Amino acid sequence: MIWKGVVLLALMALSAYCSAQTVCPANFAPVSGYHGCYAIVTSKKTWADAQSNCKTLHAKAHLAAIISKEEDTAIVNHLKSIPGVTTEDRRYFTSGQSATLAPPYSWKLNDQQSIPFCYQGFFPTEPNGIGKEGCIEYYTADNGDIKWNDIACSTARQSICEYDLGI
Ligand SMILES: [Ca+2]
Ligand SMILES: [Ca+2]
Repeated sequence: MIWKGVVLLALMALSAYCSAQTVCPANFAPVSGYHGCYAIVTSKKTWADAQSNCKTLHAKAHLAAIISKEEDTAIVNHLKSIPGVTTEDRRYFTSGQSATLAPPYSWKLNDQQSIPFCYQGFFPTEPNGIGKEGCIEYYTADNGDIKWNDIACSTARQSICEYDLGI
């Protein structure tokens, strides 16, 4: 009986340990402050190629879908912490897209699934490319602020892939 107790205690400890951490698959890493798994892709690709690339990292991955201020803040803080990146290069595609090149945008998880923008983290002057800028990137201003900008989907950008935790 005592062994059963020890095993139970061990399982409880393991469960507490695991629930306190986000366990991410290969190629993906957690960020501080949010339960997500992300991969920063530094090679520059068009939005469509960046989305395809995320699927090659993991079948359940897509360009990042920023569904809350908490997620936005955690990713921005993570991007700011990456050393050796110039302001001009600190621009990353997310999964935000609009087929009509105008609001409303949605987070494209794959060809069939998307979720609407609820929280929005645009710069105050964005989106400004109605009719020509249909994809959403993280943009870094000269003062270091990082917020969203609409940009042409054919532009080559770094990107952020997100592993879909299904929560
Ligand atoms: Ca997300
Ligand atoms: Ca814009």
